[in-house]
Amino acid sequence: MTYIKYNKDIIVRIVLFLIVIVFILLTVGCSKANTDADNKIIYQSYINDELEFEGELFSQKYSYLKEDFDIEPAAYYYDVDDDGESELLVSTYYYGFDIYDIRSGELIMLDHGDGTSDVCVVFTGNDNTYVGHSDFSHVGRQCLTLFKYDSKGEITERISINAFYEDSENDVYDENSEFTYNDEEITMDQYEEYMAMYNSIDFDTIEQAK
Ligand SMILES: [Ca+2]
Ligand SMILES: [Ca+2]
Repeated sequence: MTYIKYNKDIIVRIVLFLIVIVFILLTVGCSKANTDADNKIIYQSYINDELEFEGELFSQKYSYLKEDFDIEPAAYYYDVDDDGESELLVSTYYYGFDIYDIRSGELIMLDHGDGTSDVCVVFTGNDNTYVGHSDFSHVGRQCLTLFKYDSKGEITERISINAFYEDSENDVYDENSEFTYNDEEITMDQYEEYMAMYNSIDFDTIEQAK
C-alpha cells in the first residue's frame, strides 16, 4: 500500500509541476505577443493623430510630404533591433526612415536620417538586422555605416564600409580608389565582398502600417 501511495504522490507532484510549467510558458508567450500588440496600438495612435511625439502630431510632422511632393507618408513595421517586437518606420522620402520604438510604454525615436549624405535605411546581413546610414547619392564617394541596436536602444556593433574616388572623371570607383572597412584600408574586391554581405530590406515585402 505504501508503495502505491508513494507512486501516487509522485504522479500528483509531476502533474502539478507540468501544469505550472505549461502555465509559465503560456504566460511568457502571451505577454510577448501582447507587448508587440500593445506597441502597435501606440504606433497606430500616433499615426491616427491621437498621440503627439515631442509636441507634434504625425500629420503635422509629415505634412511636408503632401505639400512638397504630393504623397502620403508611408509607414511600416519591422523588427529593427531583433528583439521580437516591431518598430515603426516612417519614410521621410529624402532622408530615409524615421525609426520609432517604444520604451516603457512611451514612443521614442530610435534613429533617423539627417540629410542626403545621411540616409537612414534598414539592412540585413550576417543573420542580423542593422540600421544603415548611407551616402550613395554624392559624387566621389559611397559610404555606409551599419549600427546594430539591442532591445534597450544601445548600439552593440558598428560596421563602416566606404569607397572614395573623388578624382574619378566619370564618377565610378576602380582598383586605384580608396576603400575602407571599419577605417582600415581594404582592396576593391574586399569592398565589393563586404557590400554584397549586407542588403537593404525590401519594403514591398514587409508589413505596412496604415
Ligand atoms: Ca524590435
Ligand atoms: Ca524595440
